Amino acid sequence: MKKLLLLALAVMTSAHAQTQWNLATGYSADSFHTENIVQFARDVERATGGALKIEVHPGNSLFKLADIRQAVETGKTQAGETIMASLVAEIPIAGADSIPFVVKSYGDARRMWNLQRPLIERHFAQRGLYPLYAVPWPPQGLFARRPVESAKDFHGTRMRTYNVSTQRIAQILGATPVDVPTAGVNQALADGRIDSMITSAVTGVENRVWDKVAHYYTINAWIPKNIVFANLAAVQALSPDTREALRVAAQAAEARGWAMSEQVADGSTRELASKGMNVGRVPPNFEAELKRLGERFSREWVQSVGHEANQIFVPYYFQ
Ligand code: PCA
Repeated sequence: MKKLLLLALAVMTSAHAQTQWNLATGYSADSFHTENIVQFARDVERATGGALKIEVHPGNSLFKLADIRQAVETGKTQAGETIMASLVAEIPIAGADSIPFVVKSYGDARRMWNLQRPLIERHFAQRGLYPLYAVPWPPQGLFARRPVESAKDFHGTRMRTYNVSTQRIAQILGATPVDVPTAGVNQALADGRIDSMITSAVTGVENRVWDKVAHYYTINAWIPKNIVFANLAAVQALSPDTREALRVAAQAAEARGWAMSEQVADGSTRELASKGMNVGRVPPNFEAELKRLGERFSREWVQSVGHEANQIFVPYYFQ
């Protein structure tokens, strides 16, 4: 009897074999992206009856944002999140969503992602990575200490950047790029290390920038995405049922994340205004300069990426 019981127990435990994953993100626990990831992890755990548990490590606590792709690729952690355009050195097509003035709305961003996704999947698979889902940041606007009348106003100033795409934009504007992580923006402003930045309203809100910058221009420059991904071998080691549950939860997280992003975009822009910031558009002549900047950036980008750029932009513009 005792033996039988032990046997039953052994069967039960093996049926409940648990896999534990770590998921590294560079963004803070209260970012809407991280809240969405935590919900995703809960969904996976529930759908698999605890067979796959994903522990989320926010705020660069497991790996720094810039190191997460490599950490997942080499299996140091099973999953992670990064801002997709930060992968351009390895996967140039990952920068397609950070070309100024191509994507103008969430609808455009969705079309762009549908075209970009098959290419991202192929490149990720080649590197032993498995994309789970992507969620956009709200549209990127311009924060500035002083009113901006033209591109000349950036000469000799310092612009905060968060990846190579934003570094190039700062350079084209004639500003000195200063790399500052998302959570360090408030301190960088307090220390006088930056004069302006292009980012979303929500990043401005999270950094409570209103005491330090007076102007937020809704230039709607681009809509970058974060991508959540796993180590391919770790995914392949899961049972087919668990893998399917992961895929379904990722699909739900993507839909939920896009809705959250749109909501957060509106709410945060309103919050910046309610805190006394001047929220509005740039003067028309500067808008025209910005459009030319975008065209230059996009010419350079298409040249550096080659034929894959056409696989996105031909259907994006002509279908
Ligand atoms: N916030 C992040 C990335 C894009 C965004 O809107 C940041 O500024 O670092």
